[in-house]
Amino acid sequence: MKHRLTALTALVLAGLAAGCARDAGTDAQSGAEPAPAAASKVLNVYNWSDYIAEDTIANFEKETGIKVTYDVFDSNEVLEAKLMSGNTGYDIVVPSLTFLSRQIQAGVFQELDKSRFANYANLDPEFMALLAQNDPGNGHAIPYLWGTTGIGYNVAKVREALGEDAPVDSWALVFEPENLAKLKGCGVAFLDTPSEIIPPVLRYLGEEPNSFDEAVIQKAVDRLAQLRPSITYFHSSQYINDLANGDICVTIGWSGDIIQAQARAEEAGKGVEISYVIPKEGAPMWFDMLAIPKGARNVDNAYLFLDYLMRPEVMAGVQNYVAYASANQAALPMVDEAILNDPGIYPTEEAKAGLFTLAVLPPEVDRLFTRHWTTLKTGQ
Ligand code: SPD
Repeated sequence: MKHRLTALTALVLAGLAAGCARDAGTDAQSGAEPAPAAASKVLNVYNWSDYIAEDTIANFEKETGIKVTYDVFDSNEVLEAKLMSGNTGYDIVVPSLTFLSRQIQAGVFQELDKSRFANYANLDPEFMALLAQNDPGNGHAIPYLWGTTGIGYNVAKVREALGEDAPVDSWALVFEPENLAKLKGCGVAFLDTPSEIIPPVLRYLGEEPNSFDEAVIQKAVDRLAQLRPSITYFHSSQYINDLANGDICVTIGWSGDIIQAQARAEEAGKGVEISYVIPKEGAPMWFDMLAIPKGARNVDNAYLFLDYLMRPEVMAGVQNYVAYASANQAALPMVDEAILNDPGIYPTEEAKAGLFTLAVLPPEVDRLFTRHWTTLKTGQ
C-alpha cells in the first residue's frame, strides 16, 4: 500500500540528509540578532523527553528574558489526545509527521508566518519540499529531528543468552519467540506504541508494514501475543537508563535514545557495552515537527523560539547532545564527526534501502491498533 511519504523516503534514502547536506555550504547562516522584547515573557513548550541539549533552554532564556516552562512526553498518542481535546496550554508542540498530518486536517495548528523567521533558509529545501507532502506548503510546522526505530542491546548479555551467533542484525532477535524467551531473564522492553511496533512485525513477517487490512494486521497481533510472556515492560523512555545500567538487555527503541544509553553506559565506566542496530529487514524512519497550536497564548515568543532552534549552532548543539539527525543543512558543519559518522544516526546506503515511513492511520485502523494494544498489554 502506498502512502504520501514514499518520495520523502526516497529522498532520504538517496543520501540527502547525510552525505549531500554534510557538504552543503553555509550561506544561510544564523540570524543571531537580539530578540525583540516580547509582550509576555513566558513560553510553554511540550517536547519529547531526552530531546534537547542541556543548555538550549537556558541560553534562550538568558538571551531573551523569556521564562520557558518545558514539559515532556514520550508518545504521539499522549500528545494527540491533548491536542484533540482542546486548548493544551502549550505554545509549541512536537508531533511526528504522520500524526501532524492528521492533526493539521483536524485544524489544531496555526498557520506559520515564515516572514517572521530569519533562519528558515538554513533548512534543506529538498527536505522541506518532501515534508510538504504531509504539510502542504510547509504551512504549519518546521522540522526538528529525525531518526529510526530499531533494536538496542547489551552486547555481552545478548551473547551470553543466545551465543556468538545471536541474530543481532535482524528483527529475529526480538520477533522470534524462542529468541525472546532466552532474553527474558536479562530484561526485555518494547516501545509502548502500537503504531511503531505493528509495522516492523509485519515487515519481519514479509507483509506490507503499513497494511490497513485487518487480516494482515492480525498476523502481527498473533505474533505479539506469542512474544508477550517474554516482554518485561512496555515504555517509551525508561529503556534509556535501564539499558545503560544493565537492568534490561534488549529494547525496541528510537535511534538517538539508544545512542544516549550507549553514552551513559560509557560514562558510568562499568563495562556495559550497548549497540543500536537498524535490522536488515528494514525499519521505520520518522520526522518530528515543531508546531504552534491554535489557542497558544505566547505566539510571539513561540516564533522567537522556533527561529532560535533554526540557528545552525543551536541545532548542532541539540544534535551533538541527543544524537539525532536534523534537516538543518547549515548546522551540519558544526555537528560532531562522531554523530555524522554513526550509522545508527545517519544510516548507511544499505540500511537506507530498507527504511520505510509510517502511514497516516485512518481512524478505524487507529482504533483497531489501540484495541489490540490494550489487549496485548492487559490480557483483556
Ligand atoms: N527521546 C526522544 C524520542 C523522539 C522520538 N520521536 C518518535 C517518533 C516516532 N514516530
